[in-house]
Amino acid sequence: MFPFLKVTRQMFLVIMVALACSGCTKPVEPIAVSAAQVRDLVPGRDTTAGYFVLTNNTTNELTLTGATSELARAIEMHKTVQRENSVGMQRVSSLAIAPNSQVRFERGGLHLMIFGVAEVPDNFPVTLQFSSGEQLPVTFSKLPL
Ligand SMILES: [Cu+2]
Repeated sequence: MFPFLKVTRQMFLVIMVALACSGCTKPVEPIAVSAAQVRDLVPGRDTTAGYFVLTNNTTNELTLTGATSELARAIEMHKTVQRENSVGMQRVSSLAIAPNSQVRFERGGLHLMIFGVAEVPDNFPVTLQFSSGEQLPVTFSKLPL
């Protein structure tokens, strides 16, 4: 009797979690990533850049805190900044994405700086990290030079 009760309580919790999720999210993905691409390496270099579009379909602000990849030594978020006579880059430690809005990592703007890469395969795995502790695996495709 007691073990049976324990199982039903677990099942009840599973059902409650499932109901809570279906109630708070739309049929669309809560966090959607599109146009994810990693630029192919310039010969002789091991640093490259990654671009993607991230859409926050939730009703909460999301904070992107970084990214990792098993194919890179390190990944930083950068933004391109106009200096007096040149264009430079600045590290961005975290990036807030408002509810129901989108951020674009693109050439000449926000981008992922990807360090210590031996080669860029057709499918380049990157895991995006959020302040909530959530991790989102994304497959980036190769962007030819
Ligand atoms: Cu950069």
